[in-house]
This record gives sequence, C-alpha cells and structure tokens, in this order.
Amino acid sequence: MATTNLSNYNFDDVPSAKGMKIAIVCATWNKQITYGLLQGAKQTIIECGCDKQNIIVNKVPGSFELALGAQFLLEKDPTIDAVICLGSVIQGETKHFDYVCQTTALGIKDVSLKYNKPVIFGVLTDNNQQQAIDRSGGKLGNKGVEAAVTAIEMVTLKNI
Ligand code: DLZ
Repeated sequence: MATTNLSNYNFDDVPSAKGMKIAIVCATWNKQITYGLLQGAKQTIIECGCDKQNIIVNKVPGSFELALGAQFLLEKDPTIDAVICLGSVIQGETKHFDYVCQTTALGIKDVSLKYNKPVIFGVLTDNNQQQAIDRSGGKLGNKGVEAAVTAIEMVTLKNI
C-alpha cells in the first residue's frame, strides 16, 4: 500500500526554475485525472520561479502517445530544457493496461536518452479510479507536482 504523499516537498530544498523552458505533454484520456496532474505540475514550476511564457503545454489523446508528443516538441524547439509527460492509465478487464503502461514508460525513456534531456514519467498506473483520484490532487498528493520537481532537479543536474 502506498504511504508516500507525492507532494511532500520542502520547496526551500528544490532548485530554482528561473531561466528554464519546460514543456508539458498531457494525455486527455482520463482527463478528470490528468488535468489535476497538469494543474499541479504547472503551479509547481511557476512557484519554483519559471516564467509563465517558458511553460509550453500540449495535449495528446492517450498515454501511449506521450513519448511521440515529447519527441515532436524536442525536435521542433531545441531550447526546451525538459518535457514532463502526464497521463493516467487505469486497469481494465483486459491486458490493454499492461501494453499501454509498458510502451509508455519505455517510449518516454527512449526519448529522454535520444535527446539527452529529462523527459519525465508523470504517469499514474492505478488499479482503479479512486487510486488515481488520490494521487492527482487527492489525499496522497499529486504526481504532477512530483514530476515537475523531478524535471527541475534534473535540468539543474545537467547544468552543473
Ligand atoms: C485505449 C486506452 C485504454 C483502454 N485505456 C487508457 C488509459 O487508461 N489511459 C490512457 O492514457 N490511455 C488509454 N487508452 C488510449 C491509449 O493510450 C492510446 O491513445 C490508444 O490506444 C491509441 O493509440
């Protein structure tokens, strides 16, 4: 059982995002969940000092398309420092869940290594809707916040 609150950060310890350009790709499948992730990620980046005009938001249909969405952005704009991929995959009655989760995770990793830039896996992979609600701004925090902090930390690490 998960006990970690995904938004439990001491923001004094998170590096500044000033001067960073961060893109977000958000899946619209399960949008009642992913839009909560999007809000958490955007708010966190802004609170960490990133200028609003340096945050680029794009939507894709489902989590399966997140990796290609990230690749399109990195190819088009080489000044992007990091891409945050946000999605919510919820277990159904078939094996579709496994294929979407596996492909999405590996695809995001591939784009990250191809471009040598942080491409963050902000995808919830839950057994049911309640677990997703709890992790998208509910009682267990917001994975979008966690993904945003990870992006900022990784860009900072790259720029050392
Ligand atoms: C088809 C599908 C299913 C069944 N479930 C989800 C889901 O829980 N979360 C999600 O982000 N996307 C889902 N999709 C859509 C796929 O990600 C993808 O958009 C389609 O298979 C078309 O490539």
